[in-house]
Amino acid sequence: MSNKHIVVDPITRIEGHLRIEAIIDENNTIVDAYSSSTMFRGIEEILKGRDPRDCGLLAMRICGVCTGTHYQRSIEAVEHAFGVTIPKNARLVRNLIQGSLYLHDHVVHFYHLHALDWVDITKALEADPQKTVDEAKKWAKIAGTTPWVADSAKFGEVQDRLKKFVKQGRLGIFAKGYWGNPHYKLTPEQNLLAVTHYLQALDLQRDAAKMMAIFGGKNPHPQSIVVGGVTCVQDLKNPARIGLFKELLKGFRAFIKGAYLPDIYMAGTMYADEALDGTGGGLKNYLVYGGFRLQDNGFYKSELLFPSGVVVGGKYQEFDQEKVAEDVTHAWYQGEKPLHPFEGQTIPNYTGFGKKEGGIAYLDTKGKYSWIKSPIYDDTRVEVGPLARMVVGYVKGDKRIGEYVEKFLKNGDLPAKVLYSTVGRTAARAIETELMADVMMEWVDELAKNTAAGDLSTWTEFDFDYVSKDAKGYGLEEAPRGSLGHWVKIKEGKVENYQAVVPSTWNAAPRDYKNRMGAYEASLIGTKVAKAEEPLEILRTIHSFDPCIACAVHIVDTKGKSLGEFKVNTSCSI
Ligand code: NFE
Ligand code: MG
Repeated sequence: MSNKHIVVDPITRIEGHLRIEAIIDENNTIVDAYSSSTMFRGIEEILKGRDPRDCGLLAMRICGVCTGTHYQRSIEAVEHAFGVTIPKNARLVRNLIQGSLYLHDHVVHFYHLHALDWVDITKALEADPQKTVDEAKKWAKIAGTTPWVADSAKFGEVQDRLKKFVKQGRLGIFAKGYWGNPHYKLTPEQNLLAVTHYLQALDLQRDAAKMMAIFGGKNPHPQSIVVGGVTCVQDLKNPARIGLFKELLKGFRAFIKGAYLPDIYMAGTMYADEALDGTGGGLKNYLVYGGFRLQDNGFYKSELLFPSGVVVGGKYQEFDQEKVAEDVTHAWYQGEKPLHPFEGQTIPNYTGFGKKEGGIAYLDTKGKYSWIKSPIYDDTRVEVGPLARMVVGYVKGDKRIGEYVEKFLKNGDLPAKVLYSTVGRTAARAIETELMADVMMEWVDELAKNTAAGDLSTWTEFDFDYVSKDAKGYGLEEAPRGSLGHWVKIKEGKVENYQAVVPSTWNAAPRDYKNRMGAYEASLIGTKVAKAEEPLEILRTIHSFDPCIACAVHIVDTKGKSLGEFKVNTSCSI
């Protein structure tokens, strides 16, 4: 039997347009893989020539999923360029807005985008609701908590809803799942427990959106952040608004502890084989720009919740933004060599697809094959995201991250090596969600205390006489999916160059000038698939990164001229 060439396009349950091509050998093992963004869009180019104070409002439109994060980074890049330090209230509000995004994104990702890679929803129909209570108690106990739901009537009710749904034959978004695939490993009761939490998380996620809106003014796309600080003055003057934020946070945190973490222990245990053999581990080089300032001592001097750093080959090194570069050898852009973002270029050069066989056009993998550029750090390919944050924090000796990671491994009686896998990437996201919810309780109390003590300052006045000034700056943070940076160069008061190098650019990128794989590509190599025509394992690993392709590609042609035409094959075929 010869190798099979699989195309999964589009990858669903993500943001944007992502295509994965994989070569599977006669043992059903993935031996080669390519990641491609098939959509051309973006923002960097339209920022050129603008007033730097307007960048945030435009840059935020890069994405509505990691909503507000591009807005904040863009504003911070301009603040950095002009040396503006924001007041304490502004720092705390920005942390709380971004923290709400983490809680929202991570819970929605786990339940609504990723869970069905682990949970066979059809098997929940066979579950015994009473035994499901035992199951809920068991995993909550391991997580050191009490279960979010432990009521057989509730489980029975969910099962009835599911039965009605199936009987009507309107499976909707569940119609095309690979139900019954041998690589689904949960018991019927475990499936019912997860489906119950899935439905409850649908309701609950609204609370995280409300939290962002309390200080952000709205969600998605908050609008209370400006160069110099924040504008939510009335909300800070009103203790009831801060109190409401805390109430919503408390409720959301209870779900994280009573449902999300126990479900991660359950899935991690049932899929332990895959975690132990390192399925989906990929590059195993990790980068963190660093994020969430804990002090008010100015730019890039503060202690951070997620410390910056790089772990390559298991060894820690300091992060230096000078070593970030983007290469376009295999991306549909013009360019000769990797460029630092201050010098970065975005010149489209669409060269189309490669060979066509049996009616399917395949990517030209020897040439250019994606709209995503290839970021490189110090001539190394790296992964970013929750796993990178936990690994870098742990290896660097960060006390808080060390405690959360160790507690997680100890409670589950798991060796650290489980983290270097698809399961581990998913677990790392849950670990940091709990950490974030706990730390946000501290921040909201700090905010209440500070305002009650009479500090209502929200904005630092500064001399914006930049018309005569040339400057450059960067806004570096940790977005939910990983390291996010905006670099801005200002000349005579206008934006001269603007580049964003963001989480999904790092992870979803194609090969680079040395033909080295990006993080998605590397993570698929060596994975065994149960059935080549049901690429469940590909979805599982790709989803573990929580792809956002809108973020990864951010170009538009402002003159409206045609940049090339191509058709996207929307069938998943061999
Ligand atoms: Ni569009 Fe995003 C996050 C950013 S992914 S979701 O998190 O930046 O690149
Ligand atoms: Mg970019």
